[in-house]
Parts: sequence; C-alpha cells; structure tokens
Amino acid sequence: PTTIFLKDYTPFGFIIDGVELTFRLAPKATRVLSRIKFRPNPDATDKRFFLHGESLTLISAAIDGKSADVRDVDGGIEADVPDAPFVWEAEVEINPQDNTALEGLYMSNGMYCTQCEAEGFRKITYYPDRPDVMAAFEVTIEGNEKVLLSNGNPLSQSQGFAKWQDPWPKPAYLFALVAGDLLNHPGTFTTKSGRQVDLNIWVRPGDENKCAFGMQALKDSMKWDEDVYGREYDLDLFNIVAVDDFNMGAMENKGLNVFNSSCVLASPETSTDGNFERIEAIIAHEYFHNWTGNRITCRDWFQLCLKEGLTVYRDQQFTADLRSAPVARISNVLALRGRQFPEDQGPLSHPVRPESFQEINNFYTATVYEKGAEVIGMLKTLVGDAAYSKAVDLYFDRHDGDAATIEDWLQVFEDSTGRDLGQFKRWYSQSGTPRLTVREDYDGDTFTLHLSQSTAPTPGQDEKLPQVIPVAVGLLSPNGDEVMATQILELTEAEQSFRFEGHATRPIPSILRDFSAPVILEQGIDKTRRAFLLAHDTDPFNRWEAGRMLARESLLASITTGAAPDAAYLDGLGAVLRDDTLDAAYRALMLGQPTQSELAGLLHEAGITPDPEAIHTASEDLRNAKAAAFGDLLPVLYQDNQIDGPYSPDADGSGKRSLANAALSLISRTDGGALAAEQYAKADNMTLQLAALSCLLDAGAGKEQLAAFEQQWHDDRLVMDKWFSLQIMQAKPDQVAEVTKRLTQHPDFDMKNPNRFRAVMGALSMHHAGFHHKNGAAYALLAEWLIKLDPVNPQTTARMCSAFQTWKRYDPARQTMMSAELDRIANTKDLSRDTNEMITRIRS
Ligand code: B3K
Ligand code: ZN
Repeated sequence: PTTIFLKDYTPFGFIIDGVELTFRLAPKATRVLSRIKFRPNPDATDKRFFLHGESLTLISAAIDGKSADVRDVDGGIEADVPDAPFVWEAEVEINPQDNTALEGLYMSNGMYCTQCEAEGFRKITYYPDRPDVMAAFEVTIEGNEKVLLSNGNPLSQSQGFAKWQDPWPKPAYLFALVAGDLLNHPGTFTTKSGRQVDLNIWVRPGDENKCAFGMQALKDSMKWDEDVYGREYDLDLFNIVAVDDFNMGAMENKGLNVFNSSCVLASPETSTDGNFERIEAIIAHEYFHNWTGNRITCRDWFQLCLKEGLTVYRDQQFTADLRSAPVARISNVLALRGRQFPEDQGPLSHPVRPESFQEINNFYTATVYEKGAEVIGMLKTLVGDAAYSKAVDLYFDRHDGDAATIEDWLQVFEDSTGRDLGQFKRWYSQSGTPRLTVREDYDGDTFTLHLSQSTAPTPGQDEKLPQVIPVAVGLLSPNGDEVMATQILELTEAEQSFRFEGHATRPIPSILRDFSAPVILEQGIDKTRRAFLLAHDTDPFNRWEAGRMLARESLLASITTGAAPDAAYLDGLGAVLRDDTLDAAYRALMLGQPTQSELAGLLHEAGITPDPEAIHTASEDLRNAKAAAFGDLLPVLYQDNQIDGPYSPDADGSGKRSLANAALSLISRTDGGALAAEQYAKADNMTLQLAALSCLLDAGAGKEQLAAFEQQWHDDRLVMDKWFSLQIMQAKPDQVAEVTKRLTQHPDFDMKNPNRFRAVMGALSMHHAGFHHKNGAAYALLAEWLIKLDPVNPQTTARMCSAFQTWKRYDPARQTMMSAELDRIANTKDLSRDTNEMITRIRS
C-alpha cells in the first residue's frame, strides 16, 4: 500500500472553469456524463493530466470533442492534453445498488444518495478528486424518483428531471446527489441582511413527524452563526436529508447536508434527551461547516483539523451558549478522556495534523476532531476573546474561497495579534498527551507554583519539545473564598515557576480551571484537599473534577488493595447532591464515576497490569456503596426531579430527568427494580422508558419489559438499535459474548446497516469487563464480524478495529488472545486498505 506524505504536496496541474454533470439514474447501471473545462495551472510544476477514478466503467472519453486516448494508471487514468484550455467529456457507468461501502453513489432503502468525503467522488466519475481543486457545478438528474436533489439552487424541475446549479466553487468532496420518494418538513429563515432562505428536512414517508426539533436546531444554528461569528448563509435554499445507511454522523455537502437518520430524526417517544442534544449539536456542526469547511476548505487532507477542529469548537460553543456551559464543558472533557486520550496514548497516536496516511478515512479521529477543538480553545484562551474574534474575521476575509492550511490559520492570529505562534504550532505536530506536574511552595507571603511538563514518546516521535500550555489558575482561602480570580499562566518551558505575592495565609490553588488544556494534571494532593475543592471550588469544572478525582482514587485503591469505598468521597458527594442551588444536570454528572476502561488506562500508566474483573468488581462496589450511603437521599432526588406536564428536551427538563434516572439506577440496586418497573409502566417518553429498562436489566429483571419493548418498537429502526445495544451493555461480563452472538442471529440484525452493526459490535467492544473477559470469546466474536464486514464496508470495519487499540495494556494471556485475533484479521485474504492500515498500526 502507498503512503502519502504532507511534505510531498504539489498543486494540481490544471484549473477547472466549470463542471457539468448529468446523472441517468438506474439502480445497477447509472450513467454519469461529465463535461469539465480545464486550463493549465500557471502555478503548478507537475503538468501530468491525471484523473482519479475507482470502480468506474468507462464508456467514452473525449477532449475538445475528439475521442481521447486514456491510459489506465494506479487509482485513475492519464491522458495527453493540449497546453491550452480544453474541454474534457466522459461517460461512465456505476452500480449504486451493489455499493455496500456507502461511499460514492449508493442506495439506501430504495433511495439514491452520495457520500464523497474524503475520496468518494472518484467512484462517481473521473475527476481530480482533491480538496484544492474547486469548481462551480451544474448538475442534471434524470430519474423516476419524486424528489431529485443536488447542491445549490434549483434551475429547473419537471417530472423525472431536475437541474441544479451551485454558484460557489467547491471541491468534489462537497458534491451531493439525493433521489427518492421523499417528503419534506419545510421551514424558512431570514438572514440578517434580509435574504429569505427556504429550509427543508427530507425524510422517508413515516418519518415526517420526527423533523420539528431538527428544523428548530437548524434555525438556532443559523442565527447563532450570525450573532457570534457574523456569518450569514449564502444560498436561497438549505436542504437536509435523512438516510438510514450512513457510515458516520452527517455530511456538510454544500446546501445539501446528508444525515445519518439517527442524527436528525427525533421525537419524544423515540429519542432520549441525549439523542436530542446530539442532534442539535450535529445539525449545528454541519451548518457551521458552510463557512469553516466549505467557503474556506482544506488544501489537502492533512489539513483536516483546519475545518474539523474549528467546527467542533464552534459547535461546542453553540451548545454551551444554548444550554449549560459547565455541563457542556464537563461532557466534552468526558468525551475527550474517553476517546482521545486512549488514542493518543496507544499505537494509533498521531498529531492533530498527521504527516502521513494510507487511507485518509482512518484519520477522522478523536485527535483530529476533539483535540483539534481543544487546540482552538487554547488559542482563544491565550489571545483573549476580542483578539480571537478579530483574527477569525481576518481569516474569513483573507481566505474566503481558498483551500487553506494550518499555516494560514495561525498566520491570521500572528498578523492580528503580533504574537509569535511558532511554539504553539507544536500542538499540531506533536502527538501524545502532555503531563503537567505541579509542586507548591509558601513562605508566609509568597505562594509559588512550580509547573513542569513532559510528554511520553509516541509512534514515530521519540523526543518531545515543550508546548505552550495555558494553565488557568484561581486561589482560594482556607474558608473557601476566592482570593485570586482565574488567571492564565502560560507554561512554555519544561519547568517554570509562577509567584503570587501578598498572601498572609496559605492559599489553596485551583489548577487547570475549565480544563484549560488537554493534558494530564498531576498535582500530588491529598484527599483532604480534594474534598475541600469539591466543597468550595468556585470553578464548576474543577469542583466536579475534585469529586471525579476522589472517585478515581477510591476506585484505584479498591482495585489494587481491596480497600473499601472512600468515606470522604461519599460524604463530599452527599453534600453536593443535597445542594439544591446546583442544577440537576450538574449533580447528575457528579454522581457519575470513571469508566472501567478509563481505570484500566490509569493502572497501565501507573505500571500496573489492569485486571478487568477486579476493575468491574470495584466499580460495582462503589455504586453499591453509593446506593447504601444515600439510601434516604436518592428517593428524594428521584421525587424532586419528576416533571409534570409535557416533555421538552430543554436543558432544564433533561437535567432533571438525568438526575432522577441517575438516582433510579442506584435505587434499583436495592429495590430489585420495583421503582424502575413503575417508571417503565408509565413512561411517555424514550428517556424515561429506556432508563427504566436499563435499570431493570441491570437489576437482573426486565425480561417481560424487554419483550414488550421489542413488540412496541420493532418497526422503528432507531429505537431497535437501542434495544440491541442495551442488552449487551447490561449483560453480566461472562454473558456479554453470548448475548451478542445471540443478537447477531436475530432477524433484524443487518451488518450492512452501520447503525445496527455499531449498536451490536460497538456495545460489545465498549463493555470493558465483557469484552476483556478471560475466556476470550468477545475478542474472537468481534474479529469474526470485522472479517465478515470488511469486504462489505471497509470504512466501518476499519473504524471498529480500534476496539483492539489498548491490547498491550493487558496481561500476557489476554495479549496473546488479542494478538491472535489481530493476526487473524491481518491474514484475511483481500483485506481492505482501510482495515489493513488500522491493524498494522495497532499491532506495531
Ligand atoms: N466531514 C464529515 C465527515 C466525513 C468523514 C469521511 N470518512 C462530517 C463532519 O465532520 O462534519
Ligand atoms: Zn465536521
């Protein structure tokens, strides 16, 4: 397999002055006619006329009207062309029906749709399929479907025919086409300069009652981007389409976003609060791409974080503004620690801007997305809010219409602030999670923080240089008053000291407030200090963090020494839970505890081989200890957070439900599921119904309800995904593989549907104690299904291989078993490039 390097970038030899495409749709034999105006690119040295193409049958090709001699080369075709403007015309045939990889043009439930990012357009026609080649597209669709959609504005439409024009030059990865018998949920939005935009959410008949929430989220996003970033929408039409078979969450195609139906369809009866929140964030994310991604795109795929890190950062800001900022921040950090930290600390570690790849689809990772967003957040913290806005405005002014780079992005900050960002840039090139160590000194007046940083070696990077780490610090007095409001310390050296003078009593520092940098903080403080911060920290993130650390230390002590759950933690937590001035969602987060895989990672870092059984037992014991310690409090929390009146997925309602459900899950440990059964019986929304079912299964009950649930929802794919997942998530560790296997035999298990495959195999791999059960059955089962799925859908297969990324953490017996499964996958005949690259990296 070929490896592509960032350092080898060269511009394409030609510029495109216009693209006309005609699609004659037929499930097994769609014809695609292209007419593309090329002219030589004066800035390019490589003048080779190479067009990407994959799985295409070439019917004819012509240059300036004369039949062209094309040569098949690796990944596409070459031809000799004039050293002057010319017109390329080609006709190809493709087979959407058999396209199970869901990349290019494919069919889902009888409807045609496309997914072109990153390199799917080459499966539609011959084209320079690279993001730095931008062009205006005119698209004609001929087909029998009622609705025929493409990017931009409609030029003409009649029975069986539609013509679309997208005036904004775009790279091919933003191309989209949808054709099907769809219904629309309409809306309108008037932009701040008075442009009236028609909005639509297109769905299959039957789903039209699940669009209202998404439509509102779209309008909120459009308004927010105007208010906060000054960005207006730039077409008369914005379409969203819901598709059942989709490899990821959604796709920001210009004017025609395509969504995994799980990320747009919502109703109270079928969606949880978590679903609503996620849908709101994804709709915002895809909409925000219109400026950060589409109007300004990426020069090459190494620059992916330019659009993804920034757009994630923007959608996180949106959520924080619309809902609760502390709750949003804690959730983002939980996701970062849950997904990005393990990636950055294992064999798949790569920089936010990778320097090489074999298959770019393997780099749509938590590092590029979530760590990429953290890097933007740090930049904003360092330069300040006003300077951030100014720099971003300059970015839009200077680069509108460009295919840009991280250098361009940093340059606007340098130019508008005068700051040298040379060292900051290491956040883009150095992989791994920095460790920040803190030591304190006090001399009766001056309080000193000695900070030091280091990053462990990662694949391909043995030596690490110091990074710029913004450390937000506040100081508290021993009675809990804030004696110094949050300040940003800029750590730039390997070791640096910061002095705070004039403190007659020794202050207590609150460090890395709001999680100001994506690092591992090592503070070396005792339980008393943590309990103090849990009770008094004025920074809501760090207050939560103090409780989290107490929980973590309690669990680690139980795992390694068999210690009982920490009473100081339970006391402090109890006080927080009783504090009605804290909002419900925040208290619900406080009640949570580190996941079992997080604990395994911490043990591994400490040089201790994690024992999944011991981790599971300690985690269960801590939950049981909470159930016992808060025996009187939990029913009160449950009762106080019941809601009369209609369901609304807003922050307040969902916060109350999350606290009530968290209480219920502990209550179910002592009442055998009685209260959960009651909740299940009267639930009128999915949040309450699913939580009740989950508690019942956890309590070893719920057989009857599980069957009733299937009976009630068997026609709803998205709800049935929950039914599949939940049984695995709530299975006892020694049953997980068996339950999963049984579910794969269920008539509704369909590996071709990524949502269903992930619902089952994702749940298997995320059940820490079950996946790592010593009998190795889960390892074998996952490998078996990855091998089956690979020829069908390489992208989803490759992504799910990351379940094995932590294999070296475990004991020799488990390592041997996992390594054998990795070998088995690696040795599979005709393994896809996607999966091959992942397995090779994981094994290294
Ligand atoms: N840009 C797409 C992701 C495409 C993934 C291709 N494997 C969705 C998003 O980040 O908004
Ligand atoms: Zn994105």
